[in-house]
Amino acid sequence: MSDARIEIVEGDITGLEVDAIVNAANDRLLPGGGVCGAIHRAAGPGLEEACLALGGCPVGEARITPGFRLPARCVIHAVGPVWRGGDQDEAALLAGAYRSALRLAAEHQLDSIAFPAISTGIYGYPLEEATAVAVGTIRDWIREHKQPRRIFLCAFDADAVKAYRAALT
Ligand code: AR6
Repeated sequence: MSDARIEIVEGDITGLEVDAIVNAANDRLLPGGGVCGAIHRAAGPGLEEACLALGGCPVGEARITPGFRLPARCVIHAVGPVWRGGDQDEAALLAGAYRSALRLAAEHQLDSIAFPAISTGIYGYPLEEATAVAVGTIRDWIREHKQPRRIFLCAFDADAVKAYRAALT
């Protein structure tokens, strides 16, 4: 049963002791607001330097760096789409961001990964639709891959917990 590998956790992703936390990044991989700002603050200046060296990341893809001062060993920077009403390929791009992050985790033999609700803050993606894409993409991945073995969905507030629970039913 694939959902046995998925768990909802509520709170700040920067405190999670997992192999990788995912950053909801922008395509230039610059420190921003939201979860991205929190991750950069907690990781320290080494993270920005590592991100700059990567030279950006297209929407729908992901890149990996060390975690620096974070409890997490790595940060996977996944770039979700800006919501533009839903007919601009947003769902495919969001699914691509999740798949790329999972692929990087598998390639680096990471056992555990935690995702924030990519694109649902500053980028405006409706929470219920985004969590449905996240859960669908993760379930598809789990069916065909052994790693990462444990996948955490990090909900920043009670609404996100509710949305993840609904998506998992
Ligand atoms: N831990 C877990 N989740 C969080 C945290 C946290 N510490 N802080 C916020 N969230 P957002 P986006 C949730 O805006 O929409 C940045 O400037 C938040 O409640 O962080 O993908 C980047 O650099 C929301 O559900 O990311 C980009 O420019 C979710 O994380 C842009 O924002 C994502 O919200 C990306 O926008």
